[in-house]
Amino acid sequence: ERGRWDTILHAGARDAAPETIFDRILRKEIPSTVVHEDAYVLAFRDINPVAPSHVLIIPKVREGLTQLRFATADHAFVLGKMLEAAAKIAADEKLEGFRLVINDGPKGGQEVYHLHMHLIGGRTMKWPPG
Ligand code: D5M
Repeated sequence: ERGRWDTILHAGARDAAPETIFDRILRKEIPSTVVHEDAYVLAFRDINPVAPSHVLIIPKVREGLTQLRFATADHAFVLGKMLEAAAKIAADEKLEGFRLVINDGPKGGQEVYHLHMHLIGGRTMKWPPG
């Protein structure tokens, strides 16, 4: 299935990885429920929510950020915009508490190789995560 192929084929590929389903979401070729959009990031509801509120926040331009491990100082601004968007969305969703997760690589549970941050809330979180 698609997610598993992405994991096997594209992990560790900084620039060579082909575009993902998130590029199609960015181009509005496939529908998503957008909760926030600005010049730098798009945020939309996860298709497979693990909590009452589960939003994905992605940079509009991947530019090497298939995975967080490739982040450099050049990416600092857009990474900051992702966190800023998370804070705004958490307030919009009236979350009493929330968690931000970035999965990196197959062992980190990453399936889509376009950097994304999960914003999860609406229930009490447990620690340690699975
Ligand atoms: O998370 C990838 C996440 O992407 C996973 O939680 C499902 C979500 N996903 C996949 N396709 C879609 C579409 N079309 N809409 C919304 N959400 C989607 P990862 O951290 O890579 O495991």
